[in-house]
Amino acid sequence: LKIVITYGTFDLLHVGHVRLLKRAKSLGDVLIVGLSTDEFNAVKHKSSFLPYEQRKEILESIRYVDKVIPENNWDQKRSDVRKYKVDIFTIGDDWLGEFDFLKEYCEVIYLSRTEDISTSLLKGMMKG
Ligand code: C2G
Repeated sequence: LKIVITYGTFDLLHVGHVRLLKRAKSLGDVLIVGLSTDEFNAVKHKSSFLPYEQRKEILESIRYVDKVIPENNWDQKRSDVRKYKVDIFTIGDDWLGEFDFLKEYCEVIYLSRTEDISTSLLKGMMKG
């Protein structure tokens, strides 16, 4: 079984996230998502509308997602890859090159982002 992992905040799930998850799953047989905790969001200078538990529940309802684990810090990826016997790490190409250090542990694939949609754009639209 080919194991794929990706990480993110996944707040206010939109088609950008869903298309990423769909493509990530298609790279293998099992998709694990490292979901940024509320505390780690603060480290990423990012706040989310929805708390971790709700973002986790929503992700777990997505057909492409097999397991959700907490993402607590920048440094857990190496140990996650070993712990879950990950074959492929994947993430959107807004992170192009940032995680190449994982190449000694697994395949690293950057997927194209979906243009013209983002949580901040949705927030702006809701403000009207
Ligand atoms: N994404 C996308 N298209 C968009 C928006 C997001 O493909 N329009 C992808 C991102 O590239 C990422 C995933 O959806 O792969 C989750 O996006 P975010 O929640 O914004 O993730 P981010 O805050 O970049 O967290 O350790 C890695 C970080 O936790 C990544």
